[in-house]
Amino acid sequence: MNRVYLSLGSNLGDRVANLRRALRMLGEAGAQIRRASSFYETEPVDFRPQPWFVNCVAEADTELTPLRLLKAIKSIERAMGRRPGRRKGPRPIDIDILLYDNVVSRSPALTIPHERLAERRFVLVPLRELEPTVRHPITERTALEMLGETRDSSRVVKLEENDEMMNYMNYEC
Ligand code: PH2
Ligand code: MG
Ligand code: MG
Repeated sequence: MNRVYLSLGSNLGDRVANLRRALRMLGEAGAQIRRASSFYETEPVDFRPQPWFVNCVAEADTELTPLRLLKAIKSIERAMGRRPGRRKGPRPIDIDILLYDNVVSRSPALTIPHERLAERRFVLVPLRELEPTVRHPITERTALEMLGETRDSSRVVKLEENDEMMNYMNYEC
C-alpha cells in the first residue's frame, strides 16, 4: 500500500458538493480515502480574477502506481465536467497529487512531490491540519515548517468559521 496526500479544489458550481463527490469517486477508483481535512474557502492565487475556491487535502491509501493514479484523477475530473480551459482558471474540480510516499519523480506527465506544494497556503493549511509532521521528501521540511516559511500570504478560511461568522452577523443584525 502507498500513502498519498491529494489536494482538491473547486471554484465553479456547488463547490462543497463537488469536493464530496470527488472524494467518493477517488475511493471508487482505487484511492481509499482515510481522512480528509476541513474544507477551506481560499483566495485564488496565480490567476487572481476568478471566484474563490473551496479546497481540502485528503489522505489516501492506494495500490495504483503514480501514473495510474493520475489517469484515474483525470477521468474523475472529466466525469465531473472539467474541460480544457484557461491554465489555472476556474474549474468544477481539480485534484493534484501532493505526496506519494517518499517518491521523488519528475516527468513531463507528472512531478512528485507537487512543484508548488511549499508555496501555497491553500495546500499547506489543510495539510498541516491533517498531518503536521509529514515531510517533503526533498527539502525534508514538515508541513508545519513549510507553512511557517512560505511567502504566500493569500487568505485561507475554514468553512465552519465562515458559518460561525455569518451566524454571529445575522444574530447581531
Ligand atoms: N488552483 C489553481 C490556481 N489557483 N487558488 C486557490 N485558492 N485554490 C486552488 O485550488 C487553485 C488556485 C490551479 O490549480
Ligand atoms: Mg492545481
Ligand atoms: Mg491539476
